[in-house]
Amino acid sequence: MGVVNVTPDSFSDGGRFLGLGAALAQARRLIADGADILDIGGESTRPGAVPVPAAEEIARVVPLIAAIRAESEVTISIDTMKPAVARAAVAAGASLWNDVAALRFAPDAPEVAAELGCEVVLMHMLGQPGTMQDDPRYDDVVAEVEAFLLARAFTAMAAGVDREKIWLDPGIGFGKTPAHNLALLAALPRFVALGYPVLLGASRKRFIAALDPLGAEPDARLGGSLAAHLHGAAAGVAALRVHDVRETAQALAVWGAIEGGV
Ligand code: HH2
Repeated sequence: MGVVNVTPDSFSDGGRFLGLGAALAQARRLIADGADILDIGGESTRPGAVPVPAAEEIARVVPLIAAIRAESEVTISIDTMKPAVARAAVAAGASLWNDVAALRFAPDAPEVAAELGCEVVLMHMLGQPGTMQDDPRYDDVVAEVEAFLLARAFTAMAAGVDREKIWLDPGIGFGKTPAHNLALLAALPRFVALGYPVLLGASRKRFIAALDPLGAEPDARLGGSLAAHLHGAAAGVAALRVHDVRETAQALAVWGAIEGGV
């Protein structure tokens, strides 16, 4: 899954693909580089990001989704917490709703997901984007994230979402310290064993800089991102949400050939 953020403030690529032309060029590049899914986002979820009204988010993402759909069969995912944006994105050609709020932030979100009939990613986040990194605490991060995801899956199913359409994501970096992120990464096989496809989003995230004695700005975290991606592949995750599609595809090709699998 390649990331295209049509935002001025995303943590690693904010402002780079804000115009339709630049965003479409980036989408084409990611498809050529080997992405099977494009995740289109019109609102940053990084701590302190400014909330975007639904109409503006729709104006950012819908023209891009329609333009991609007009020229490619690639699966399009909409990264949004808002049912109205998901609805407009699905009408324009998206078939997967990637909700970092796991259908929690709008009362009608589970019903809208069921009505749209699209696939849904339910991701774990502690609290709200604005404050999630203010001293996050867990007694047992893996057990608590697992219980949260299963509860959200049951809420979605109770609202009418098909079980086969549900994906789970432990939400690396969303209300977690580096130690929490590492515990969740180590526990990926346990999440995969729940029987839902698992999405892993570790690309360029801050825990990588925390482990690098030299520190590393977001676009200098490729090595750490690839390490996390190969670990995810070995654990059996269904998709990797990445900024660097070409390099990840190459790493997976080499790893897969050595493993004798993919
Ligand atoms: N991470 C980000 C955004 N959306 N969705 C899922 N399912 N899993 C993730 O780990 C995830 C996500 C954050 O990355 P990015 O889109 O690059 O930044 P921003 O939120 O600032 O737009």
